[in-house]
Amino acid sequence: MPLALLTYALGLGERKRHFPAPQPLQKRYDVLIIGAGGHGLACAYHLAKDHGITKTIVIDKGYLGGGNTARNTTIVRANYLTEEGTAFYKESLALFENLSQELDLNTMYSKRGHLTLAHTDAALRTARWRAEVNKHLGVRSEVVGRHELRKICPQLNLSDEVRFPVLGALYHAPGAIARHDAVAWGYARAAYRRGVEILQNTEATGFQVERGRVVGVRTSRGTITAAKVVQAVAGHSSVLAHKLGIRLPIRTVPLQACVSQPYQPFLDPIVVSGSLHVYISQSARGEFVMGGATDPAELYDTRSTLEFKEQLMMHILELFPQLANANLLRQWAGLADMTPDFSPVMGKTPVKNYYIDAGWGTWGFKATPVCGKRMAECVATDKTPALLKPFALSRFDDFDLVGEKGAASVGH
Ligand code: PYC
Repeated sequence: MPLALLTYALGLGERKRHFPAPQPLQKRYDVLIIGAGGHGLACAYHLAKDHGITKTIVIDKGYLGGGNTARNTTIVRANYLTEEGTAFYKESLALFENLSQELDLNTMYSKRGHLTLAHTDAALRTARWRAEVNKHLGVRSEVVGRHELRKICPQLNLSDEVRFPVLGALYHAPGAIARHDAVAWGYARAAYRRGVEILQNTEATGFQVERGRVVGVRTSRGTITAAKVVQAVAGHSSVLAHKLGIRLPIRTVPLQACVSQPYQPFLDPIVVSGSLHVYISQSARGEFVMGGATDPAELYDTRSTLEFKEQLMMHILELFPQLANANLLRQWAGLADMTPDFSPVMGKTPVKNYYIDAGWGTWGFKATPVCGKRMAECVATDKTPALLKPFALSRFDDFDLVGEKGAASVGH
C-alpha cells in the first residue's frame, strides 16, 4: 500500500486539501457567481485569466460540480442544426481539445466520433441539413450509408429484421467524451489559483436591488455585496430568476441516465438514435454510459425510475443485442431547463448588472468552456459577444428563435 494512503487511513500527518477552507467574506466583490458547476467556475476562471477580474466569489447551495455537471453523459460535439448553434459549439470543441493543458489537469478528453442514426427518410433529410450547415462553418460532419456505418461501428445491428432498420447516419468525426468532474475541478482549481473564492453550501435566497440594479445577493450565510451578479444554476434557473422578477420561458424536466459495470473495450464511437430514444458511449473505464428521453412531465426531482430503465434497455438491445447480459451499475437524473426553441439563454437581463446563463436543456456540459469564456467577456465588458447575441433572452419577445430541436440526441 502506498505510504501516502496508509498515513491518510491512519489519520497521521497533515491532510492535504484540494481547496482551502473558506475565508471570512470580503466586504464587496466585483463579481458574484451563483452556481459552482462547470459553467459558473469556467466563467470565474475566464474573468480572472482574460480580464484580470479576481475579486470574484462563486457560491453554491450544494457542493462544487454537484448539480447537472455531475449528472450528464459528458458528450461533446458541434454537429448542430443552426448556424448560430454550430458556430457556438465549434468554439467549445476547440477549447475542450486543449482543456487539459489549459487547466493543468487531465480531463480525459477522448475523441470517438459521433453517429446520429437515421431510421427514416425524414431523419436522413435532417442529417443532410445538419451536415451542410456544419461543413459550411468548417465543422466535420457527413452523411454516411450502411456500408460506411459498418466500418465505423461494426458492432451495430444493421439487420433489416428489426422494427426500425438503420438507413444511414450523420457522422461527426470530432465528437468526444470527457470526464465531467475533472472539468469542474480543473476550472475550480485554476480559478482559485488566480484568487477566486468558492463558497459551497451557501444558498442564494434573494437579491438586493437599488434603482433597478442588483447590488447584492441574500444568502443562507448573510448578504453578499457585489458590483455584478451572474446566475449559472442549470435545473433551477427559472426559480432563481423569479426571485428577481425575471420570467424565463423554461420548463424543467428530469433527464435520466445510467451506466453499466465496466467491460472490455467494445464500442468506440458515440451512438445516438433519436427515433429509438437512445444514446450510448463507452467510457475510458469501460462502462457503457446510456440515456434516452427526458421524463414526460415537469418535475424538480432527480429520482430514478424503473420505467425509464426498462424502455431504454429495450431500445439499446435493438441496436446492440450483444449487451443482453451486461449488468447495470448506477442510474441517476439531472434537471433539464427546456426553452421553446431548445437553445440556451445567455447574456444580459432586464435587471442591470445581472447576467444569465440558463436554458441548457440537454446539452449544457459540452458548452462549458465556450460559455465560461464568452459570459466572462460579456460580464467584464458589459457588451454581448457576437457568439452570444443570438441567444439573448429578448429573442422570445422579438420572435427571433434559434430552433435546435432537430439536433437533439435526447427524445422529447
Ligand atoms: O447533446 O449530445 C447531446 C446529449 C447526449 C445526451 C444528452 N445530451
